[in-house]
Parts: sequence; structure tokens; C-alpha cells
Amino acid sequence: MANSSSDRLLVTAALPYANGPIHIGHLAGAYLPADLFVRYQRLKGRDVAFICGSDEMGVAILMRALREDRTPEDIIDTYHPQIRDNFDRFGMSFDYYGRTSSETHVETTQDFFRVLDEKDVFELKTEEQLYDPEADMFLADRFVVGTCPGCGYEKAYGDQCEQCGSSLSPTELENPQSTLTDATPELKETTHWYLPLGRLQPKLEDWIEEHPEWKNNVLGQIQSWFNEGLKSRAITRDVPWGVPVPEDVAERHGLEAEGKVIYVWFDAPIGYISATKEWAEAQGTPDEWSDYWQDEDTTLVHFIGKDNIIFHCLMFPAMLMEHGDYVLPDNVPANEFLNLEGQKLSTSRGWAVWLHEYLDDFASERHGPDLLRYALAATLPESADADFSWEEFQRRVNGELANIFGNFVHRTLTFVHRYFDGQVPPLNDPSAADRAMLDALGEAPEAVAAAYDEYQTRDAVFETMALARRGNKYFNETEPWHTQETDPQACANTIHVSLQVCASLAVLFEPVVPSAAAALRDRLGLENVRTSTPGADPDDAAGWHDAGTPLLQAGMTLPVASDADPLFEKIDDSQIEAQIEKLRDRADQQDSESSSTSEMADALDDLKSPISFDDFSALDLRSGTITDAEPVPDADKLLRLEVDIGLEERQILAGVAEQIEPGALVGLNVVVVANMEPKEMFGFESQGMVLMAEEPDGTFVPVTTDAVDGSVVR
Ligand code: B3M
Ligand code: ZN
Repeated sequence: MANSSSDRLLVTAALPYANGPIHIGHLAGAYLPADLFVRYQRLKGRDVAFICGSDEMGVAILMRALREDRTPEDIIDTYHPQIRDNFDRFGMSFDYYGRTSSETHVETTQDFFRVLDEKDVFELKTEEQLYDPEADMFLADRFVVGTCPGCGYEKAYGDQCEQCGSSLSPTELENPQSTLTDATPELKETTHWYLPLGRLQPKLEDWIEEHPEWKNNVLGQIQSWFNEGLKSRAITRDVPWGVPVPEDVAERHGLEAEGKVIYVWFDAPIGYISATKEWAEAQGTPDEWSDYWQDEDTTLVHFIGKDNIIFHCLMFPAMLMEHGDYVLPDNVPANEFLNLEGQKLSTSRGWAVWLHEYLDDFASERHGPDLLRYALAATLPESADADFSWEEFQRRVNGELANIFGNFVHRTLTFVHRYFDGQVPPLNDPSAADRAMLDALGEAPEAVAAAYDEYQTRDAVFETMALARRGNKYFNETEPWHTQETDPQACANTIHVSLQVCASLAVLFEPVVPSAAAALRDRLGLENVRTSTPGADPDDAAGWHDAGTPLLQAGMTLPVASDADPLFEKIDDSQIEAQIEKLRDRADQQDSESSSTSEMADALDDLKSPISFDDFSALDLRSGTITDAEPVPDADKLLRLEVDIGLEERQILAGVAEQIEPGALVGLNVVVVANMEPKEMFGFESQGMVLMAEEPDGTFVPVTTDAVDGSVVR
């Protein structure tokens, strides 16, 4: 199949900040699902450009630099190559991985900004803003903390309160303090460019309405922003790091550009465009970038994590619309968050699995990064937060990859080398079982494709494994070890059909486990079949849908390797224990380090005023057992619990859905406030409260007891 232009696909994965290494949360949010999708599309023969790069021009970089007394250049030059190389080791098949400190990017961003300015899209506002006289700097975003006007949290940032989630501007904070010098900021007048999202809301609403097929979690978030009403967003900053505001644009307004930079969420998504330009340039077709961005036959898809939804679904599209020369995203399949061993990932607590450490510990010559790719892909937080645990990782690797897929391939190849001289035996007079297996094979590519097309990556992985499972079952049922003696043609048929299933698996499993799939291709001598790596395949190569038909010729000789190792190495218990121990050690160390400093005390809530004993005894506290837990539809934060408090069953709603997996709560013996007034939420009556301790980083830990259900706690 030739690539037709109307088939063009541009896929982006969020640009990671070049201020720290990549962990499994990043991988599960944006990168892995993007890579599986792109590899699947390439195997179909689709013309894809897969674009990513490092996000280097924002305040996050500057903050890290200031904290470590280094230059921002030093920070990005450290992390950019690390991130790029580790993505490569993980099998991320980007066509291009750029960086936003590049000249092309600065120019592209400034041009974009200039076009919008000339179209008078922006508002300019002169306002008093917080200024640190000691650091001689305006205090944007995270350079200032203070008390949240909404909830009273004392460590709210200038752009957001992490306690109540409301978005803030620095001047709204009470008792503001500079995070650079601890100085109390002064007010000083400054002028900034604003993107008037409020004015653009009707246009955005019309456009979003055209996409009812987007994921529910994405549409839900967009809707709640619409309901609140979009507001103008400042898109310039007075900080010493970022893409400079172009002088000619400032002059147009009689202003000085000096010291002003463009806000990172304006420049970063333009990074997708500049990286595409650099990719086209590197290929020797410098103008081709515009086919992917400006030709209406292009399909643009952004893979991101849920914290980036507003920027990719509202702000960047608004910029693209107002510019006028660009296509808009066709879909933004954002994922939710991944937890680790039942707790929120926290880089500051060291509660994370770092990609480079994983690769050092587990990537092998044989299967490369595939074990993590498979286990994560099977656990993606597609519609709700999900949990990664090392035990589950081991179960998926040993019980699924090795015992099902690896084992099926191994027994088939062992047979063909032992009994058929390494030649694909002919299929003659197939039995009903042989035909049923070939039928199942025929349906597999479509079933897996349907899931990928709907961005249901997890289902695509299950469907792929289902073919290997089916193959194993067929092998067991046709008993070739038996027919080898009693009915040689039946045995030949089993091996012929099993080899065809192996060949199809080499294609269909390639997006998930590219290293093992390549090894399998080699062992089968599979040729003239497309690959999922960047670069052109011959137009006549077989591809995804051909994997529903036999790919191997009877009579062909497989390359040697009769005694080749199984495709996947199993994980033993000691490896898993070592990982869990490493995690706990690191978190314990962090926790004790921070508790020994005043930082910990700062992070804790102040003590409340005294109450009387009567006040206390008015509370009816009981021990109980959580017997059931499930998410509440439409309420992202709530879980509906059923709790047995000895005397009766209670239904209790708890606002912990973003942090705790329902399954982790079932069976816990907890303490319940049994005489709370019932309260109706999202159509459910909450009949009490389950006590939980909230740690300084916002992690909830249920208060547990061994007492029998119904015991009074006093
Ligand atoms: N660097 C934020 C993040 O890593 C940001 C994404 C930019 S995508 C254009 O969450
Ligand atoms: Zn707040």
C-alpha cells in the first residue's frame, strides 16, 4: 500500500521539562501510549511524523537553576541528553526529538507571537505586580508563596493553590513572600500581553462540540473550565529566562522588550511545530513540515497527561485558530495519573521508578525495555488513576509475557527444529481445530486495530495477548507431541499453523514489545514485512492487516537458532523484593530528612484551639470494616465506600479517589465518625466519615484499628 497524502498523521507527545529525569508516571501518561499508537500506524503503512522534544524555556528550569546555584543552560544541557537517550533505550520511536532552546524554536515562537500581535488578538494590560527588591525581579508563578484566599493554605504558589486546586495570580495571595530571598514583595507596575481566552470561549465551545468522540475524562475537564468561564491569561513574564519578547513587537506598543519573555505555555506547544521544522530540515525536505501542520488532510493527535489538558485542548487550539494557518488537533487522548504501590508518585519523596534505573536493572540484550513496556501498557491509567506495583509487574512478565507469548513461540520453534529440520511444514487437509485457529488469526489484526483506533491502548494489548493465549490453547488441544508419532500430517498442520500465529504475533506485538518482536522476526526469517521504526518501508511490504493471513511459505527454511533462548527472561522474587526495598528506603530517608528540618513543621497545619471534653464526647467514633469501594460516576475525587460498623452497614463517600485505588481500601479496618449528619453528594447519601491522616504532601493514610467492628473509639 502506498502512502497517500490524505492519510498523513502528526503525533506529538508532551515535551518533558528538562529539569529532571523521566519516571514511570510520565511514561504511562503520555509517552508509552503515544509510541504504541505510532508504531501501530506505521505497521499499517500510514505516513506518520512522531514529534517530541525537551521543554527548556520555562520558569521550572530557572527555579531549579537558582536552587542549585547553576545556570539554566547548565540544567538543560544536563537533562536534555539524558532524557533523549533514556527515551531511546526505552524504545520511543520518535521521528524527531528536539529542544525548545533551539534557534528554530525561538524564531518560530517569536513569529507566532508577532502574527497574533499584528492581528490584535492579544490584550495588553498594565498592572501592579509583585516585585522582589532584593533579587531585583518580578515574582511570577512559583517565585512567590503566600496564603490562599480561598482555603487559607499558607504555602499556596503564585499560580496555583495545591491544597484546594484553585488557580491564582500572585497578587491574590495574602502575606506573599519571595521564594528567592524570603523578602516581602513590593508592588511595581508592569505591562503584559494576555491571551483573551474569555473572548475566545464561544469559538472554542463550538469546536469542542465537534468532538463528542474525545475521552470522557478529557471532555469532563474541558466542560468544567467552560462552566467556570475562561479568563484572559498572561502570556509574557518579567523573568530572566525564556523566549524573549521580540523587540519590534514591543516597539509597536511603545514598550521595551528588555527583560520580558514569553510564557512557557505559549512557547512549549509551538515546540511541536519547530521540532517538525527541524525534522523536515534534517531529512533534506525543509518545506515538508507545513504538510503536517498546514494541510487540512493532516490528522494531529496530542498525547499528554491529565495535568496538561487545558493547555492542549483550549490554549494551544485558541492560538492555532487565531493564527489561522494551522490545523487543529483531531484528538487529545490524555491519561490520568499512575500511582505506585498504592501511593501517589512523589519525586521529592523518591516515591517513583526512574526510567534510567529501571533500564539499568532490567533491560537485557534479549528483550530490551519490553518487560516494562508490556506491564505498563497493560496498566495504563486510561480512564481513571491506576496503580503500578512490582508484584503485578512480576506477574505480568512471568505469567503473561513469558508463560503465554514466550512459551508459545518457544514450543513452536522447538518443534519445527526438532522434527521438521527447521522448515515450515505444509498444511494439508486441515482439521476443524486448524481452521478455527486460522480464522481466529484472521480476525486478530482488526480486533487489535479497533482498540488502537479508539485510543484504548490497554484493550489493544489484551487483544494481542489473546492471540498468543489462543495459540497456546490450540497447541495444547492438537497435541503435536502425540500426533508426531501417530499422525505426522496432523502434527505438521499444527506446526504450520502455529508458525503462522508466531509470525502474526511478531507483527501485532511489535508496538508493545519491539525488541522481542524483532528477535522473533529474525528467528522466523520474516521478510518484506513493514517495521514500526521510523524510516520508509518498501511500498509493497506486507503490513498490519496482512498479519491476519499466513505470512510464512510452506517449505521455507527458518534461520538456525534451534536452541535459542526463550524470548523473555523471568523475574525472580529477589529482584522484586530489591525494588520494593529500594523504594521504601528512599522514601524513609527522605521522610526522616525532611522531618528533621523545620520544613516539615512548616508543612504541617497549625494546631487548632482547645475544645472541651464534652465537645469531644459528642463524636461517635466506631471501628468498622470497608467491605466495598468504587468510584462515584462524574465525581473525580469521590469513592463510594460500604463500611460495616458492627451495628449496621453504612454508605460513606470519601474524597480520596485521586489518590487511593478502591481495591486498596477493601478489607481495611478503619475508624468511622458514625454520627455525622447524612449529606447528599452526586446522588449518593454519605452516612459518616472515614478517618484519614493527611500527610504534608497531601497523601491520605487511613486510620486503622484491629478492634472488632462497632467498638467505640474514645
Ligand atoms: N513540559 C509540562 C509537563 O511536563 C510541560 C509539557 C509541555 S507540552 C507542550 O507536565
Ligand atoms: Zn487554596
